[in-house]
Amino acid sequence: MHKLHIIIISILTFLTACHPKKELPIITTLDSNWSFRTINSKTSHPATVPGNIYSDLIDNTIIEDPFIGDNEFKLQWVSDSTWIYQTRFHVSSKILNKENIDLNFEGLDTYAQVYLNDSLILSSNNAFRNYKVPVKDFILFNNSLSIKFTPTHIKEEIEKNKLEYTLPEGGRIFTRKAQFQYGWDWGPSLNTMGIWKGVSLNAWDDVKIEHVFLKKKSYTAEQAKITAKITLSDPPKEPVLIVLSIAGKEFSLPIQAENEKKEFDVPLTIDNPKFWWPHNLGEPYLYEVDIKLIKGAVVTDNVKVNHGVRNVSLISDDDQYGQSFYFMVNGIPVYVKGANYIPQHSLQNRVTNDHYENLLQDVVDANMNMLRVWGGGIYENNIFYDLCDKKGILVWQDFMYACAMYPGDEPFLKNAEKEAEDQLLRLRNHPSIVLFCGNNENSEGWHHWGWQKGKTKTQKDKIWADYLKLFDSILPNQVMKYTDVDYWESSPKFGRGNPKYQSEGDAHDWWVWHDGYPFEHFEDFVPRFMSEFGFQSFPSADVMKFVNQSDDIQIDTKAIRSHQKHHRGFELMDLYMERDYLIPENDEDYVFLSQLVQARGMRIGIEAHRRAKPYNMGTLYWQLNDCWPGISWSSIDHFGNWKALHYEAKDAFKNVLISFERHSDRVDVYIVNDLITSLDESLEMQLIDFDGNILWNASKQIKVPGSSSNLVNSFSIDSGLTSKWNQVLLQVNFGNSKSTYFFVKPKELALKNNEIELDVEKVNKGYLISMSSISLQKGVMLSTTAKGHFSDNYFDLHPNEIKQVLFKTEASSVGKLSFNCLNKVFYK
Ligand code: BMA
Repeated sequence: MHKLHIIIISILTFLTACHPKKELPIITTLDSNWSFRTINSKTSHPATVPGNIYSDLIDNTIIEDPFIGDNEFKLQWVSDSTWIYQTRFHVSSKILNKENIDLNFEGLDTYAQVYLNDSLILSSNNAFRNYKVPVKDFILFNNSLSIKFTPTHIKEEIEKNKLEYTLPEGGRIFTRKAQFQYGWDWGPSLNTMGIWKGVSLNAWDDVKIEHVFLKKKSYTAEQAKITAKITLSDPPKEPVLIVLSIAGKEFSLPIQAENEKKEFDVPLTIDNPKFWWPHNLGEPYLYEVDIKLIKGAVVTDNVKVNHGVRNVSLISDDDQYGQSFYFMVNGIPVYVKGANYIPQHSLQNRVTNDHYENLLQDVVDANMNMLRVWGGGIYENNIFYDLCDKKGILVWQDFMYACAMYPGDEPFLKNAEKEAEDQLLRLRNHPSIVLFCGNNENSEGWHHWGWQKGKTKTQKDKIWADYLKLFDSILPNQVMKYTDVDYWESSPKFGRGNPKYQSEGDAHDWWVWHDGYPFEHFEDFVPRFMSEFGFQSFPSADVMKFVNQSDDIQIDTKAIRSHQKHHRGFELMDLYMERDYLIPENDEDYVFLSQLVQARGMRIGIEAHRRAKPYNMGTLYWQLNDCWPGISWSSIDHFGNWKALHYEAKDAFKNVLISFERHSDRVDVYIVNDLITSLDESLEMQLIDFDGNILWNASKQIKVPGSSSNLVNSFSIDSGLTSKWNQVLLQVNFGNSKSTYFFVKPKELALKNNEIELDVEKVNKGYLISMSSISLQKGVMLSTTAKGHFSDNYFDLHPNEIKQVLFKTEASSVGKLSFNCLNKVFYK
């Protein structure tokens, strides 16, 4: 044989061996040719799928942007109308000839009637469910698909009338969809409708892989034993082979045709596994697992799943104080630092993959290791959890029930049970998810918010029994059935009003903010795990201008007032600002100071919680992000700008923290070490005045064990050193860590009116800004007209220090650079 022929044959043989023949299920995404109209109109407009009615109306310039001005109020008619979405699509004969054809709706919002070629194939009532409809008998070569969406209030009214009592809080409790869309104290009322997740046609012969669960058997340093639980769509009619590969090893299971079963277990092992860690303690290592279904020599299905080898549990055991609440990860009690996460947009289709990537990177950059996905929003998209897995962010996942009591009739509970099943099947392989929690503040509300008033004993018993059915039975049973993650009934365990909040389980502290208590309250009342505490601020100038549609940062406009959803919001911001700072004359300064107030308040809380380790084992502030350009508790505004709080959190959440606790005669210095390893460094302390003169200094070598909080020194407030405590600061360094203590409130500081020298240099990734001043400059905020991100901001510029900040940008200039600081505001 000719030499060339031999080579070609060898290549072909090699290629067939590497690439066995594949006949995978055919998945056709049905995202094109959609149009929408109201039920009474003949005129249709192009629609985007996945999407929603508000986005489509905006895109067709039929309505104005509800985020601008007070447009929100003018657009409520949208959720009160009935909408029809329609498309036409062809199906190839190859698909038509398949044995099984499903139409898969990943999310319909919410009361939808789906017609395929005029046959009603589905009536849906849960935006959080995944509906798979077998359509083999209805599908044609040419198809029309039409979906009618009925306004939620129509259905809610019917359900409400069936009850002889009223359930708190409003009609939303009857509808299984994102609860915040009915309006929240940080978000607008934009009750969407539409096809909010993907629609696809799925066609296959015989069987396909329906679900995969990589269940932990045991994980040790020597070996990880995993049970791969594979669910097929049906018992196979012909013999098939399941083949899994992980870490370079293959595991297979042959299945005979006469088998009645469709669920199969395949044991897998990894020798000397690499563990998955939250990013602040190690590498979040992921194994890729490839799962194939093979019939003869043909691969008939192929699925890939990431797997993290990690041992994780919530330790809520009785102890000498009450009941602990902490997460044990790979044998280490992990101190949790992070925030509560809400949906990134009222109109979910506006959230791009870049938004997910950027926001979750902001979480990592701020040294957070956990997010709590709060129960009034949505079970997030897959990309959210994929990124948390990859970036090593722990996820506390609420079920989507918040601040209300929910119905307990059979259809509602069945629907809730099915929703939990759909979501758990989707989410359970993510190593980042470490807890499922039943609801947000429902139990607290029932016991402490006056919801029981005016109800008979029988009614109260019934409502609470219904609560228990869902949160104490159905949901924990589903979590146990489908996952190996822990379940927690309600956050917080006890509400305000029950003294046990401080000694058992997780707690929400809303004495600060809602009840106007000073920030120092956080120091006196430290719970075992703080899952919510927060304070509002104004967003960046960009956001203010957008809302007002003007170049002014005016606060007292109809537009801005309509973007403050808390009834006492402005009043409370004022109260705290006056207490600790001052009320400035102009709106621009007010917006700036509102962020300093928020950052200071949250830092007091974060530090108090961290110092109290291991009594307290976590601090999650309220809230990370915004769903619209509003005034809220967020640390990152809707345009992605970091508020002062996000920079403050970045510093306060570092693994090694120097923290101060004030007593009448002294300041105690703590080192909090979240690292697993111990530290041995020199502790340097200096008392400096605002011109940089050193009045006193001392140093000593300190050993700090891993995972600990330690009182390492006390600084006595001795009048021999100075009598002007409003003109000095205590600077403490420990290895690379630095912290500054001020002896009086910001408003009492004797700040000086000196200039800041500023120098800008073009560098690789943007502009390097160097700043210095001959006296202390407090809370320096840089801003510019160019789009970008400051590596640090809202910082204190110490006397004679040269502070360098990188402005990361792709812009061709640094823009109009300016700064503000507390000194400037004082001297206006
Ligand atoms: C918490 C949250 C939200 C609310 C926030 C601020 O209780 O659970 O319901 O937005 O307080 O009030």
